[in-house]
Amino acid sequence: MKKALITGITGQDGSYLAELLLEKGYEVHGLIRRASSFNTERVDAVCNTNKNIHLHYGDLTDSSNLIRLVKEIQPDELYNLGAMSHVAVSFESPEYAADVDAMGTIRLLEAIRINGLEKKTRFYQASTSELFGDVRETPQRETTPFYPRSPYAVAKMYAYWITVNYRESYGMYACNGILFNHESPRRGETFVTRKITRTIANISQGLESCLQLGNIDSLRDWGHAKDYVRMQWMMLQQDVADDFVIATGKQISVREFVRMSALEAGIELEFTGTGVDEIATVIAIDHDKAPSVNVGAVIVRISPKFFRPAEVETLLGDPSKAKEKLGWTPEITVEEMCAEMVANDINKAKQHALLKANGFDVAISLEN
Ligand code: NDP
Ligand code: GDR
Repeated sequence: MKKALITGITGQDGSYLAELLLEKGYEVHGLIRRASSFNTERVDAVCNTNKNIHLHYGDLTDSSNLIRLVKEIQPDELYNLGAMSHVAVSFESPEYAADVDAMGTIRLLEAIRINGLEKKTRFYQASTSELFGDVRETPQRETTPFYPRSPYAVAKMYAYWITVNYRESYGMYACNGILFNHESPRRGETFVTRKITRTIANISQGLESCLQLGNIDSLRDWGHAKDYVRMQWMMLQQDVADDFVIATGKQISVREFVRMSALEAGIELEFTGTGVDEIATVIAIDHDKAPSVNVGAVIVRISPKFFRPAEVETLLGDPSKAKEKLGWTPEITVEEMCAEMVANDINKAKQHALLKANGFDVAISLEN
């Protein structure tokens, strides 16, 4: 039975990857952080039903813990998905982002080396399209020069190169998946797609009145996390370690994703105005789907609070290498993914609305 260690197992990708590896017959080990409240919601279901998954306390900032875990587990595959992964937050906590995202990666690579596992443990590094930042070429491919635009991306650039360096220096099987944005119903609530689907769902059920966003001109190449974790596993099954761009090859704006999500929830929107004065007004409603919304209501506004000190305006990936060398193509379109996310959030919103209607106090966390 192959053993895999996943850092970031409690996150979006970690939870899907754990399920995939268990299906493939792996013994799965995951690193979890101690928190003051439960933080294993995304893996609880699989932990409750599968005896081949084991969670260990630890942290990417704690070398001795990582060395000990790698020694105890002796993993065949190590997926480094753990990160301070929020670009906007990395401007607030730049040093912490560097510690976890950059230094955390070298700590893991050293844990493999110190335990003499260079020839046994295959290493996957969660690299990112944010490395391309202020893009030098469109679409972006493996050979496109990097120009990171945030403390997060700069830290990830160190992680990218140290992974390449350990492959070249010590013959380790270590590779980078340069993944473009990927989402799902398990996406963290403060990333833009989930913030949109969740707030639109809440608005449709009368739980919130307005969605506040930053730069809605921003263009992204959005795929589904399930397609992307399949590729993470495939990358570690090759004869020779290599780096791959993983993307859909299509991009849409944040504004378009709002429009698409609202339509899924039975709300047709018209965008008017420019810059921070842009708004979206309801022009038609399917009352069966969105019982609490009225025509004429302004349900999207721009807030300067959500603009970043430096923005990545456009990202569009070219996944040709992954297609040619690994036979990988994404199976889920952005429209299908959006529909799945909205349906999931409407389901949750309906549960909240029902509780509220029956006199229970329901507090909804809002991004601030
Ligand atoms: P999430 O934010 O959903 O998950 C991040 C995970 O990292 C969580 O399990 C989190 O734990 C854990 N983590 C955070 N800090 C530490 C730490 N100090 N020590 C150990 N673990 C820590 O991210 P995703 O699942 O979306 O992304 C997975 C990886 O892929 C990340 O590295 C991200 O940067 C990268 N990536 C993501 C893309 C995307 O579009 N999703 C695209 C390209 C790259 P906790 O649950 O306790 O917070
Ligand atoms: P990103 O994802 O920064 O690309 O990083 P995010 O969803 O946070 O932002 C995408 C774009 O939307 C714009 N935006 C907003 N973003 C957020 N979060 N909240 C808002 O209110 C808002 N309004 C507009 C942003 O400015 C941006 O242009 C994600 C993370 O998963 C990284 O870890 C990963 O490396 C990259 O994707 C690829």
